Amino acid sequence: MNPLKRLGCRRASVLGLLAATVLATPGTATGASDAPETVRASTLGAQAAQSGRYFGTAVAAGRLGDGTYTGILDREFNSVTPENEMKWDTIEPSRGSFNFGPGDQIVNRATSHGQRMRGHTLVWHSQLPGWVSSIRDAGTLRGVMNNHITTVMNHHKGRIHSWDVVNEAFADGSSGQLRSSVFRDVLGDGFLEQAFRTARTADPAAKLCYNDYNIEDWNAAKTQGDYRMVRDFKARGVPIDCVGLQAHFGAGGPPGSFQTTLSSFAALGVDVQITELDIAQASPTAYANTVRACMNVARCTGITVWGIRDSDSWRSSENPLLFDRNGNKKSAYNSVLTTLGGTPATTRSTPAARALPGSYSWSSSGQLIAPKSDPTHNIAGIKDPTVVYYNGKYHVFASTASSSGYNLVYLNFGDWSQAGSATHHYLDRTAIGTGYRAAPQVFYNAPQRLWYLVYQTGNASYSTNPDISNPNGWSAPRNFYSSMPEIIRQNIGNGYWVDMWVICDSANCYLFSSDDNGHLYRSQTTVGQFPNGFTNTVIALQDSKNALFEASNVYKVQGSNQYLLLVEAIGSDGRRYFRSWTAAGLAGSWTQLAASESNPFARANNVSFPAGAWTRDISHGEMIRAGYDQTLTIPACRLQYLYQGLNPGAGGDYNLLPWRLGLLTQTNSTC
Ligand code: 9MR
Repeated sequence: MNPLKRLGCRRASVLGLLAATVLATPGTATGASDAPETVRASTLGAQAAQSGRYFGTAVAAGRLGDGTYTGILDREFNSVTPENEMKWDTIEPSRGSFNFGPGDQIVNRATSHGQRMRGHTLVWHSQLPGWVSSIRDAGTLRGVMNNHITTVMNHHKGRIHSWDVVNEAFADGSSGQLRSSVFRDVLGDGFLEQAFRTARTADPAAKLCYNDYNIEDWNAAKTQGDYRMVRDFKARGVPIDCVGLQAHFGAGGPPGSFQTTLSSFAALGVDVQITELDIAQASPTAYANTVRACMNVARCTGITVWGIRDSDSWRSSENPLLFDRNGNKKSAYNSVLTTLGGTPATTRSTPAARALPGSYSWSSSGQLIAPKSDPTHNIAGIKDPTVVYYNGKYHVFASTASSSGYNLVYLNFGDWSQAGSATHHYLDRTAIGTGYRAAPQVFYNAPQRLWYLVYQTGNASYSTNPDISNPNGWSAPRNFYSSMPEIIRQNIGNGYWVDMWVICDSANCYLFSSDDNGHLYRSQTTVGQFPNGFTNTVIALQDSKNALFEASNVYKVQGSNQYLLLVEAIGSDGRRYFRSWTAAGLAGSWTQLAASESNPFARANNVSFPAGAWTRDISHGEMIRAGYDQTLTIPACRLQYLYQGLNPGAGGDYNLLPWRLGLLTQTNSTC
C-alpha cells in the first residue's frame, strides 16, 4: 500500500474521520512491574519486600513504651534507624567513655522483631560533643575519629546492616565543596576517605553509606559535589557501598530530577536509599512521586521515613509523616502503599476489590502539547502519543500530521507543566527517515537492554535505541512481518492496517493491530525471539467497524493477574471514545469492562473539563504506565491517560486537522 496515497484519501470533515485513519499506540510511565504471581501486601514493609526493598522508620528510644507507636512500628516497618541514639554526643559524650544503652535498646528490639538496622551516624559535624570539636591537632583528631568508628562498629558488629559512615559533609549553596567542620578543617578533605577505610576494616560485612540532605535535585551544586566524591571513591577503590538521600521535602515533594539523581548515583556502582523521608503537609502525590522514583531505580534498595506519627516528627508542625497524631493512616500512607505495589487494607478484602472498577470518570487538562513548526516542518496536528516516565522525565513520542504526510516527533520534560515548552525533535531527521511513519509505541525491552519504538509504515515497523533521550540514537526502520498476514488480508475490507502494539508477559511477546474494519489482530513470538518470529496471527476481538475501530492499548494491571484492553471507537455522535475489556492473559478472551457509549472507558460524557471543554473527541493515546518495560504495567489506581483531542469546530482537510494532546486523570479511583 502506498501510505501517502492512502492518506490522500482521508480528506474529510472531522465527522468524516470515520472512514480512514492512522493513529496508534500508547505506552507510558514509571516503576517496576510486579510479577503476576505476586500477592499484594497490606503493610509498607511487606509490600516493599516484594520488590526486594525495605521500608523503614526512624525510631526514638524514648517512645518505645508507647503501645500505639510500637504497634505501628512492628506492623508496618522492617527497617529501623535510631533517630538520635547513635550520634556522637550520645554514644561517646567524653573521650573513650561509651554509652551504648539507648542505641542497644533500639537494636535489641529491632533484632528480636526481625527488623534490620541502619546505623546513624559515625562522623557528623552536628550533635558532636565539645571535646571533639575543640581538637586542633590532626594526629589527635584522626586517632579519635578512627577509635570512635572502630569501637562503635565493633560493638554492633553483625547487627547493623548499613552504616551512615559520614553524614552531611558537603556545604549548602553553590560551592559543591565540603562544609567547614572540625574534621575538614583539621584533617582536610581526606577525612572522608579515612573514615570509610577505617569503617571497612572495622566491620567488613556492613554496607558503608554516605548520607546527606538537599542532594535530591540533580542540578544542585551540592548534589554534584557529592556525586564527584562518590565517583572519585569508586575510581580509586575507596570503600563505599551506598548513598543515602535524606529527602526532607517541602510541600511539593521531590524535584523533577529526583529519579535522575537516584539512577545517576546508582550508575556509579553504589546502592541508593531514601533515608529520612518527610514531606511538609504529606501530600499523597508528593509521597507517591518520591516512592515511584525509588521503585524505578533497581539499585534504590529501601526507603526510611523520619518518624512514625506527625507528633513524633522533628518538624511536627508541618504534619509531614504517614500517620496522624493518633496513629491513624493518612492518605499519604495509602498512596505510598499503592505506589509500592500494595493494596490499602480497607479495599483489600476480596480479589475483586483489587481489580479495575467497572466505570470511570475523569478530569481533563487543557491542551498540554501543540505542534511546533520549524522552517522545514509545517505541522498541523500532533497525534497518537506514546509516553514513558523514565529517569525523572516523561518521554513522549507522537505522530506529526501535515500536508506532506505523517512522521514522528519526540519531546521530553520533567513535569506536565513543562510539556508545552519542551523542544520538539523531528525524527525524520534521524535514521528513522522521511516518509510514512505514524502511531508510535515506546517501551524498554529489559532482556535486551534496548528501547523499542514500534510504529506503522504500511507494515508494522520498529527502531531501537540504547538511550531513549537521544533522538539521534534510533536505528533505521525494520519490519516485524515480511508482508501483511493472510488473516488480515482476508478481513481488512476497505480498512487500513494500523496501530501496532507490542506487550510481553514473562514468556511471550504479542503484537496487536487494528484494521479500521472491526478487527483486533494478535500475533505472537517468544520473549527470547523478539523482535523476530511473530506468527500465529488471529482475530483477538471483533465488532462492527465503528465499535472496534483502532488505536488499541493493552496493559498489565499492577499487582493483579488482569490485563486491560482499550480500543478506540467512533460514537453515534461521530466523536471518538474508548471502550475497555479485561482478560486474565494476553492470549485470553476479552470480557467487557466499561465498553458502551453510556458507560465508556473515556468519552466526552465521563470527562470533566475544569478549564473548558476544548475537545469532544477522546482519541488515540496512551496510559501513564507504572513502569517502562515490555510488560507495559499500569497502576490499578488513579489512572492517567494522555490523549489527542480536537477543537470541536475544526473541519476541512483531514491531514490538517489541529489535533492537540491533553491528559486525563481518573477521578473515581477507590484506592
Ligand atoms: O530528628 C532528629 C532530631 O530529633 C534531632 O534533634 C536533630 C538534631 O540535629 O537531628 C534530627 O535528625 C537529623 C538526622 O540525624 C540527620 N539529618 C537531618 C535530620 C533532621 O534534622
